[in-house]
Amino acid sequence: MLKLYDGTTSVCAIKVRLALFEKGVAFESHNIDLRKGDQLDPAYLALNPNGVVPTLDDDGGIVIESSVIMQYLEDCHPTPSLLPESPAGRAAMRLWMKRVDDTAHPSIGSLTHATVYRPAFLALDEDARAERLAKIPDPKRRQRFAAVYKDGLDAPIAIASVKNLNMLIVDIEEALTVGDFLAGTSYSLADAAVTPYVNRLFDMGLLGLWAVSAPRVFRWYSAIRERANFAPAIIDYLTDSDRAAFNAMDPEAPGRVMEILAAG
Ligand SMILES: N[C@@H](CCC(=O)N[C@@H](CS)C(=O)NCC(=O)O)C(=O)O
Repeated sequence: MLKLYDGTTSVCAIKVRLALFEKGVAFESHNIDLRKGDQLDPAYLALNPNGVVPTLDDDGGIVIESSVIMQYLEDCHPTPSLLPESPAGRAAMRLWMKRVDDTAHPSIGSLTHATVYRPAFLALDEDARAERLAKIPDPKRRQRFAAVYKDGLDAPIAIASVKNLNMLIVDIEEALTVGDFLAGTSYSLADAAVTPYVNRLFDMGLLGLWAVSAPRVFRWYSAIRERANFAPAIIDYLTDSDRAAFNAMDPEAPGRVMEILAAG
């Protein structure tokens, strides 16, 4: 059986789980506790040298990178298809997946670490903070996290991230003027790839900031929440500790995000 090295709230792991549940492919989930730092254990780094989830183990064949894993699942389990029918639709789908990987992902990471995970990081003593940062294998990622832990939503990278995510919502709104899904007339890997990012804004209590300017995004997200894959891939995974982390989020964050959006 497929084994997914997984993270309960990991946006990248959620993408993959949405595809797995949509396709009805059985898998065994092996939780990597990201807040505890399990992703940096040498045994896990041997599977995924980037020290991130998800990682798919298909009978010993290791596949990393969420978008690559989604395409791999499509190749191995083509029915039901999560590819748009037309070449143009498939190109649009791949563009959404690239956009998510290139900009939405680092942006949501910076925003989440600046607001949800920052309080726990700041509660560590100086040595533990340094040790936590030193373990992050990718220097760019390490630098980003250090900046948002230090300055929260005032860090330039956090401000740029809010603006990037705003552009994402604006562009989703635009795409949905054509149809009910992001890339063509049916649910595709594009919808699965984008869902966790919009859902994260919802979980952070921020999605309402776009309620007036992006009504189509709200309709799309409501329909996405009603799909049969949403609860098993997202809601059923949330632990009490995940909920507690979101509840401990900086209460001033929505106001600060609103200021950043208003400043344009
Ligand atoms: N490009 C990678 C990114 C994976 C990634 O950043 N995963 C996050 C969770 S969504 C992670 O494992 N973070 C670990 C950490 O922050 O130390 C992918 O798409 O699989």
